Amino acid sequence: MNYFTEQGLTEDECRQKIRMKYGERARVMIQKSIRIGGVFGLFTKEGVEMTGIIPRDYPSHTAGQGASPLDFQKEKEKVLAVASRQDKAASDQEKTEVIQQTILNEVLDLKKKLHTPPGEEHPTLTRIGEILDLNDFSPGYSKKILDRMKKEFSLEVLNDYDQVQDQVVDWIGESIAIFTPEPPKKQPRIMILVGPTGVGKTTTIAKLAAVFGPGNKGGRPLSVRMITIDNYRIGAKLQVETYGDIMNIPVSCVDNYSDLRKTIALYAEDVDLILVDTIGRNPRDSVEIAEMKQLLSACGSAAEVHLAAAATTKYSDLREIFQQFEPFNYRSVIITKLDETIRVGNVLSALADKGKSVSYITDGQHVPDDLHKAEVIPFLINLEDFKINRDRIEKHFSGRE
Ligand SMILES: Nc1nc2c(ncn2[C@@H]2O[C@H](COP(=O)(O)OP(=O)(O)OP(=O)(O)O)[C@@H](O)[C@H]2O)c(=O)[nH]1
Ligand SMILES: [Mg+2]
Repeated sequence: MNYFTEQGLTEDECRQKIRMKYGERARVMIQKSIRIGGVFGLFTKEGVEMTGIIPRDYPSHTAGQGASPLDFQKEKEKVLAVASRQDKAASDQEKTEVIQQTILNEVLDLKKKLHTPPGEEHPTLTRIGEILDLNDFSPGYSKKILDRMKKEFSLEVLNDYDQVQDQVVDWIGESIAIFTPEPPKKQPRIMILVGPTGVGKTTTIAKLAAVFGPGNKGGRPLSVRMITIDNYRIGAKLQVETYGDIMNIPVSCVDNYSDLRKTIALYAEDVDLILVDTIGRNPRDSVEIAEMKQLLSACGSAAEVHLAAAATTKYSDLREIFQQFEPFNYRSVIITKLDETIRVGNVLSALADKGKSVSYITDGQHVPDDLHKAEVIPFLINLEDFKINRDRIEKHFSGRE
């Protein structure tokens, strides 16, 4: 980049001189009125002085190409240095301000052009896109993150990879909604687990019973009863009863919704928490789900329905499950089998897409140890290939668990 300063009696004369000497690419950045000619300061004439640049690698038709952020910074400093020299020389305060504004506009213009080089993606965008893919985030979720990066980050910020990735981790964390139960309007609190076959509903019911009952660490152990309406399949009843025996928690098995209603009414006075286990359903089978909904209405409108879904389920299936179980009006999702995958982008994308909160996660077959209240931080810590600064995210997300 070269600089020039030229003088002329008129603006036109000065511009013509510049064009002749430096060609069309010369760009005037500063213009000021001066007195020129004369002898010993006498007989001077009103004239114009123009200062500008002759770009070498920044012609207007290839804006941004080949200009590194370092060049940009250097050029900005040079322009400002020229400006400050000109400012000192200027006697008129108003003119100085106009000149400063002109330079500022030029710098902003230059910055804008450098910001989005045509046909090229900034390496930070590419890298973050790859990491989101690696973590199994859906294409839609990744696109939202990348679009937001493009919109909110300047070139200087994009050059600072660590800062960008910290911000992206925060955005991911902020997209996770954690379920907070409302205090039950009616005693007892009734929690119902619905979900596809084999995701771990019965095991989770047993874990919840143990955690709220004898194992309640946070406070007084609640009086808990488990009810299963999975009375049809061989082994299903035995499975719940075995858990009940081991944990010394009573179990009722019912065949239909009218029995379920009666059973709840029977124990409502005596227990704090009723946990209802249901039969696993194929989410594609809408008839069966309609029947289930009828069955569940027996629990009353105050009952809390949680949808259990396995972390190993692929994103598109999770979306379909979230959709198909919608008639249950479930309040939140329990993510099971987190121990069987190291990637959670599929789960976080589906939750965010459907605006669902997560209440618990399970990460193993052990009852009750492998059940945890959902928290934002463990999801973030387990993200692959993001450098996680634990102290920072703990500060950012404390109180959101
Ligand atoms: N690895 C792992 N296995 C789990 C977890 N939760 C449950 N399981 C296992 O998954 C299998 C199915 O669990 P169930 O609790 O019977 O699942 P379900 O949803 O009640 O199944 P259906 O009633 O048949 O629909 C069992 O072998 C459980 O031990 C978990 O968090 N991690
Ligand atoms: Mg079951």
